[in-house]
Amino acid sequence: LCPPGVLPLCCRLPGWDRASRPPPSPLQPPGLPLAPCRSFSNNKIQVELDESSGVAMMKFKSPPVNSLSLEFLTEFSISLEKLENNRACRGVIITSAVPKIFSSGLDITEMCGKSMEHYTEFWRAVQEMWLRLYGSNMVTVAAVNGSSPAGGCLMALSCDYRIMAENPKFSIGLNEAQLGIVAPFWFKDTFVNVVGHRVAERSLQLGSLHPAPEAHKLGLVDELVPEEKLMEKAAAVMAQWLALPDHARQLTKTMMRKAVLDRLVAHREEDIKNFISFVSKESIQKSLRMYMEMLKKRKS
Ligand code: CO8
Repeated sequence: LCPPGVLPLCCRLPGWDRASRPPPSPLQPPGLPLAPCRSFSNNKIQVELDESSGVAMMKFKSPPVNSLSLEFLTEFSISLEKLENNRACRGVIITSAVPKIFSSGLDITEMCGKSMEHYTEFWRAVQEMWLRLYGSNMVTVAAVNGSSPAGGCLMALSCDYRIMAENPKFSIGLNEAQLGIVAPFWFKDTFVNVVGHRVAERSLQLGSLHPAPEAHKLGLVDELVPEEKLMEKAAAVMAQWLALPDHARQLTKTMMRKAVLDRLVAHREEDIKNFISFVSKESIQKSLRMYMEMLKKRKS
């Protein structure tokens, strides 16, 4: 069932497990800055793994807005796979190195005026990012330190826990409807699994971007903290999740997420075809172009 190159949680053999490591020492207080031990970096993403705690810090560094281009998505999936395959890594904190922006979502220019081949490759990379992140065996914590519309919100929603900086200027949500496009079923499923059907339905239909305090009220993010405390809090939450045995937590995660992951795995090619036929429509191309122009006008 698994497409080549993807090994989501739902496809892993029973008994597949990370190295059994003891939980972090209670003597090591949570919240201390992570001591970098192993680091790697590419054009878009920087990763530092602290092998003593088993926690990696992944920072998006693609200014101006960390938009999810084909290159970004590819680098993200490669980075996550590296961590997933490293038995010393048990958890990853995802955040942004770009001030005020977590991620602006899918790179709209990748969806405008490109060839069918490009749309296929791009959409496969979007799927891959989600299958890997939503299906990750590691503990995943999103430290949302800026605005996070659409695909950026999906990334945060795909983590196990979301902490957001309490700045009301930062907003988060699946705003696709505002662009005249429709969030794919697996974006919607991920959203529903976090906030419930009613909140997701209203928010999706209106394409709402929720300021941080509202996002917290709706359950879209789990906690709000002052921006300067965000990383400390993320480390503390991570330590709490890592205090549990990996296998029990992982099997529970699989139980909760498997149906949603399986649905995309089973319909992956159909989902690509749907994306291409939707995005190639002249009316959709026009909406996307107008949206990009609006962003530029707003700037000037
Ligand atoms: N893609 C490409 N370029 C972008 C994007 C993006 N998502 N977002 C911003 N940019 C560009 C801007 O056009 C601008 O370019 P330039 O410097 O050349 O004028 C530059 O980035 C900086 O943008 P801003 O000046 O707007 O930066 P601000 O700091 O003022 O604001 C925001 C940052 C809040 C992120 C703002 O840029 C914004 O709201 N962006 C749009 C976000 C958005 O709506 N994303 C949705 C993308 S669609 C998606 O993720 C899912 C689609 C799935 C369905 C597909 C089915 C067809």
